[in-house]
Amino acid sequence: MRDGFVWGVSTASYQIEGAVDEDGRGRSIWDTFAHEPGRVVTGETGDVACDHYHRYAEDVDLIANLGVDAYRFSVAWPRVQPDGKGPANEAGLAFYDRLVDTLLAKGVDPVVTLFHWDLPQALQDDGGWFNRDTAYRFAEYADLVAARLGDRVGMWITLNEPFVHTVFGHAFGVHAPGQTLMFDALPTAHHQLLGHGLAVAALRGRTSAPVTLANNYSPVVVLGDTEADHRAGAAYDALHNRLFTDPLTGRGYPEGFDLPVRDGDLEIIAAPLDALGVNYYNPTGVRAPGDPDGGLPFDIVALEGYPVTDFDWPVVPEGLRQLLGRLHADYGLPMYVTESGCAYAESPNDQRRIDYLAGHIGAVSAARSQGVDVRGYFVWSILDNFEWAEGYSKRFGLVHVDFTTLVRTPKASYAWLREHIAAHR
Ligand code: PNW
Repeated sequence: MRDGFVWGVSTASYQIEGAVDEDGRGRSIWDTFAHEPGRVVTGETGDVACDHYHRYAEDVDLIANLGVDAYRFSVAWPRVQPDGKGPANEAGLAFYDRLVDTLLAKGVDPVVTLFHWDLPQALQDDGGWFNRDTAYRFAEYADLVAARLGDRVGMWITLNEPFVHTVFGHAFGVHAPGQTLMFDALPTAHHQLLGHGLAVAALRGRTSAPVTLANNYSPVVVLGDTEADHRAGAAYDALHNRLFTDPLTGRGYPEGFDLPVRDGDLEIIAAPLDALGVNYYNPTGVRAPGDPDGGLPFDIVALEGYPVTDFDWPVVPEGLRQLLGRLHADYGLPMYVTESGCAYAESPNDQRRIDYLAGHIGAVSAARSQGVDVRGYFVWSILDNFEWAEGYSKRFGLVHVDFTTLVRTPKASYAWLREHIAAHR
């Protein structure tokens, strides 16, 4: 990764690629899930998405013309290994090879996420992340990708948001694979982290580029001041902010989580990292559960008094400054903000996105001037794309995509960010 502050934009395979049946790609759990009635609110799928698989050259031009240093994308595991195991599918690797070379030719560093939730369906059929073996399969897949791209990738991100994949995918069932197991979902947390640690070892054998993972963090705002409210806040903080980062940094799991840990696992998971990837959207309001005998040890409460995005997520740039300060104090690793962005429908005059980005970039500057080691800021996302359970109804892009014609049109925020980056080199 280049020295100096890194400006970037981020995407994920299933959200933009389309071309789900091409060049030997296998099925992922998101193909299955999106085609089940009632799963995606709009009934839409990622079958075509932004058709990035065919239009990647145009998209790389948009990225390069924005003036960013780096582009974070994810590799679709089922393109590389259609069934999640065995030899690599050459045509799948060749796509990412072309993408990497096209980026480098335009002066943009590729940042690769290895797993952004599109698990091969064949592995899910064998238990998915409940099956410890999936961690070993993940490391083999990481090795195949690094063998092919490791000479050119600027930074590696093993997992994207294992918290969201465990909680939304396996506890609440609103993401693939659609399981509603509440706290029984926790083995998927441990096996993702084990897969991460094994993948780090594989990557170290192939490349000297920095290796990290991207966690989603949310500062907890305790609403109420009873002891029970503070206990609830601590319980939520342990789940959202510590469960996936304490073990990565050699601290083991926070107390109170029952995980299928075997001898030696914690050492594998704590393989040294070069940085933390920080995905930040908003803080979370928490108070004591209204029904103490109900399921969860906390209630989540909407935060009042902030503007909200189309997701109803509160806009709180100060939460990012606080979060970076806390992660710096707790873990001491360099950090990259690997996702920051907002869903707003207006286009092309998306003034609220400009305000959002200005606020959050300001929060990063404030953290840096307080001595916090933040090395980059990646906007989610360059393109409007398939926003998971919300389909195409939530637009995060700096570039508008017409999902009928697939025409791309830069928004005002794209021009603003280009000027901002040029002025802050
Ligand atoms: C992230 N939450 O997901 C993902 O990494 C992206 O793929 C996604 O498009 C983006 O944020 C916007 O949603 C999240 O509710 C999903 O805490 C849910 C939450 C956070 C992040």
